[in-house]
Amino acid sequence: MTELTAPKSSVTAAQFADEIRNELKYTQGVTPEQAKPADIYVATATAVRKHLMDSWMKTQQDMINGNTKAVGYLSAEFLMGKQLRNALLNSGLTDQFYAAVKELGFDAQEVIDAEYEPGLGNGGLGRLAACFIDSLASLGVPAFGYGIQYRYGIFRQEFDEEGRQVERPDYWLTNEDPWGHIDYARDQRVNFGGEVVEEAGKRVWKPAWAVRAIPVDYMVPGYESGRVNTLRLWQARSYDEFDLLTFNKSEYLDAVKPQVKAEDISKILYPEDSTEVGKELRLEQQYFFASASLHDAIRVFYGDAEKPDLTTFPDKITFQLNDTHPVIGIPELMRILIDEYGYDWDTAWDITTKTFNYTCHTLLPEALEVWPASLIGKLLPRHLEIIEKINDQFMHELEGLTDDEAKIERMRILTAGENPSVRMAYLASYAGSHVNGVAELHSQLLKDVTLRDFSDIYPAKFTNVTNGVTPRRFMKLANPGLSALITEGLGTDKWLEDLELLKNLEPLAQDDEFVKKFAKVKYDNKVRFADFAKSEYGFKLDPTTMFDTMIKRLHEYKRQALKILEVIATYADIKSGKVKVEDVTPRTVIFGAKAAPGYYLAKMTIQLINNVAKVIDNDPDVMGKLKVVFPWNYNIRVAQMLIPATELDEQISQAGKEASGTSNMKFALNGALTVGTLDGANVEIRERVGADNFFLFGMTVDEVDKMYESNYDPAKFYEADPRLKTAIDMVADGTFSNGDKETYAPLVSDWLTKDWFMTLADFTAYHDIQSQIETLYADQLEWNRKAILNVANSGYFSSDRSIEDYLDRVWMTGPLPTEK
Ligand code: BZD
Repeated sequence: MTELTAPKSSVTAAQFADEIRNELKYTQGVTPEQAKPADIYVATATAVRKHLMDSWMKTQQDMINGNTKAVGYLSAEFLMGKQLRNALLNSGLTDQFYAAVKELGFDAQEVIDAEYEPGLGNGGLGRLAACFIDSLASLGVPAFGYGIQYRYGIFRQEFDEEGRQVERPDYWLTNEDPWGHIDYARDQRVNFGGEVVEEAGKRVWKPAWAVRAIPVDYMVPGYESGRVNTLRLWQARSYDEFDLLTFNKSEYLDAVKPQVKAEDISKILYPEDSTEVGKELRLEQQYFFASASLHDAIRVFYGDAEKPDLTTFPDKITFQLNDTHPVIGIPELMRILIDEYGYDWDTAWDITTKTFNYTCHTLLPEALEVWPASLIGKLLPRHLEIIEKINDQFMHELEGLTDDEAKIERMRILTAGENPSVRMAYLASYAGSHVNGVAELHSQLLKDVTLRDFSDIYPAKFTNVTNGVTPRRFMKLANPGLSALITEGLGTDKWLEDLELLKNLEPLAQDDEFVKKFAKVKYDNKVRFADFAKSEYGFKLDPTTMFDTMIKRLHEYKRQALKILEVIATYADIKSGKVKVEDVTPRTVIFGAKAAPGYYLAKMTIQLINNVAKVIDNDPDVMGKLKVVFPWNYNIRVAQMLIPATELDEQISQAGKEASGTSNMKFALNGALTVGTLDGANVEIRERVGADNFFLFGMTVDEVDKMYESNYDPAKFYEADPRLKTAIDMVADGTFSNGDKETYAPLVSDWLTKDWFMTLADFTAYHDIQSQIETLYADQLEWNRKAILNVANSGYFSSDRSIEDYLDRVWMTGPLPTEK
């Protein structure tokens, strides 16, 4: 596979091959003859970093010396995906790489495959952070991503014989990580525990233990911008303090326990993506990276000055809180300003409120973080005092703004009563300058429901920034075929920097020749995915069938159950002869999903999908008509293969539950049609691509609310739709569990008695829309016309546009000046 890039770098392939040889020799100590693909990968990565070094240093210098406010993106997750091809693309070395590796006698794909994908995120939130730092660099905006370098990323998913999810540790650092540079000299001390005492009229924190935060720096090269930003991920290490041994501890092993504990802080990414577990270690992680990052930013902008003027801090950098995970940074900055730099409360408050902004990524109440005050008090006693004071100040402020006492009570940051707790979303909404949701509908629901009281009192804080995705990774790298066709169609490759240019493809949707070329690209991508699925998973996929994909975390609200029940009903229709085999549109239904390890019903749904897949596969009656596959361990690499190969994208969450979704954007940009509810960014995608080019079904947010109010009874829907009844009965009667009726009993019982996300209520509408989908699919020319219209009208969903919106609405800054 070759990728056509205008080589920006003047380096020739032969020179690049020499650079790789040089790294092999002087960095790794291997000869080209001894080298394995993994060595070539490390050598190439090292050489690429050197190419980026000048730009990286210059970007930092320009940021520090200039007057452009920087952005600090504080996020517990950065789901970066593999780096090599992206770094080559952005440094203009792609062609040289392919040629050089060939000259060295290696297979480029093997070299690319040698990179282990870092899984430092759960899903959408973490991937969004990665897209955003790519766009910040590509727009030339000075920025830091700040997070944690977890030793173990999101678990590696396997399936056992029974089709159940098994979680394996993801030790992604077993091999060398050539992209991360450990900077021991720029470490930070992060304190924990202990007590606060009164000394000379001041509150003084006497911590009990400390952790050393060491930054690991990753370069974030912009595309065609000449700028390289930094992703700084902190690693927790212990301090080698010998007094631990003399601290009344006779046992060596006891004495080193605190050190072991210190290193635990960055050991593992929490795999829960929507339910907060309230674990101490999680709060330690949050404080660890928030504290280290804030201190780091002060160091970056003020050096070692003893008495810096920190009233200018909000002019140097603005911090975006990626959900509530870094919100403990708010009391931390207050503490730093007051305790470490001697500012008074009001000045500190003024600086702090100007510094932070908050993005909310959810609508699920259980996902809004709440910490027991007792836990905060134990771990961060000084911060609890500060939070109490913030809450007092807030209550006082509210009394001046409203007479509604019930409302004031509802808005407490620190709840009243016996076991008070701290609501992090409220703290962020009060202390942050701006609060935003991640799609129009989501931001509206935040204002109307989740954070209503706050938006009533502080309407000006609330804004929307609709999510976006980077076209570099998710079009150029993932879909070289379509990228080349777009460039051909538009006569320029500038669309990769200005995605709205895709709009000019619109007329080509009426050009049958172009449509056929587009269809060919899609078909080739399906073949490519089928080959990949064969070698990676042993699946046999037929690329002439419709590729129908649902990839996202496994969660009840996302409703993978709706999809699998429809598959089961279709299977039953074929088996019973209700639908003639020759009338069935052959489909390959592809799932990709990880479930949180403790999420019982989600894991059971995985098991069901796997067993439905197995039963269907073993049934000659449906052979060639229906197939279900569930590639395990869905990750960015699989996404990059699968999205370009997909024809039908499933975005079928219950309306009012999915904050935005971002795979929906990737699919539309890669020419899939979406079947979806009016939820999250689906609403905006449909508006842009046109109602005729989007398969809408299901209840709206209002209808959902009404149904909750009228005491929703899922059993009625079960009784009313015979297809649904048959499907559920088959799950219950053991068809997918070797006759065992117990296996899925909890799932069946949940559907029939609770069904909180109304899968059953939307089932009939979902089936009806699937019939329309099949009718259209029969006319391939029409289908592909609509797919092209999706591509042409999705330019808005570039993360470059999201970042521009943040710059205008939230951060009030822009790119560094360019020298021309
Ligand atoms: O954030 C997701 C939302 O569910 C999506 O709708 C949205 O598109 C993306 C990006 O805005 N939220 C998450 O991915 N949330 C988490 O991953 C998460 C992780 C840890 C704790 C809580 C939530």
